[in-house]
Amino acid sequence: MRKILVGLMGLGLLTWGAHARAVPLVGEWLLDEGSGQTAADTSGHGLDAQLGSSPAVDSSDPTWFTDGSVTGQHFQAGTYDEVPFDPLLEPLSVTLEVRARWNDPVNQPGSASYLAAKPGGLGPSYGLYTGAGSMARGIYFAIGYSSGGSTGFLAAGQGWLWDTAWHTFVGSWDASTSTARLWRDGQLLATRTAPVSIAYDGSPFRIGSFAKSTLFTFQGDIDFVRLYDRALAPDQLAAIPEPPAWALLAAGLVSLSVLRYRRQRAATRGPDTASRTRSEAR
Ligand SMILES: [Ca+2]
Repeated sequence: MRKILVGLMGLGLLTWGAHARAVPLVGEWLLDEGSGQTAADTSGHGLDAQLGSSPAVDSSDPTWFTDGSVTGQHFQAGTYDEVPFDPLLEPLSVTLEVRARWNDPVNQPGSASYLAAKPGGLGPSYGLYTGAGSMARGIYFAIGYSSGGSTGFLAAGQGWLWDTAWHTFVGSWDASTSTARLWRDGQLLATRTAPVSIAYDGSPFRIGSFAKSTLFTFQGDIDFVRLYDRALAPDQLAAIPEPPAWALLAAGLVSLSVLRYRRQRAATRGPDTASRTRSEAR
């Protein structure tokens, strides 16, 4: 029975590990540190973000907060996290996922504030933002493109007025179908299609802002940000292990089972043969 249990748990761990590798994460910033100058990338790609404009405390740093079970960062005008340029940040197709809330949806953030974005020439190469220019206040996923010698932006979104609840936004660009999509809490809000491709310029990636400017910064709280190098829908993201509590439990049970098995064997065979062999070998 114990061997079966250990086998099942081991299989479960392997399955979880295989799933974790199968998810095409480019970067994952859970913002769970609670202090310090680094927002670590937990995707395994080492794309850690720095708070603000320098490794030291500076006026562009967002502030850490914990509210109930959520640890994240609070952003105000001019604050951001920045991930230095890496080629992984410039995929052909992309999905950007951000969980955020607004603190004062009546008076802020106005328009053109970015939850997260890869800056491009005139605007974002890709980004989740709250509308700009003639666009209604709301939530949009935009890509910046160049096509036939011209540049522009393609934005999928909706003039939805914010509230103070947490919401998860997912924006995707599918290069194979030239389609931009935006979801809020798993609900598809908008779809836009145009025969263009994302234009990149080697900029860093930012959380809470879009460019090296004190303008266009998000004013509110962010729980986490994830970036993927293909177009994914929320139901494809739902099974991402964060945190893999059951896997940790399984690992604990495996350890316990192995420990019990060793104790039982030791009790049956007398002194630990392995340690006796080691001492004789010295
Ligand atoms: Ca800083």
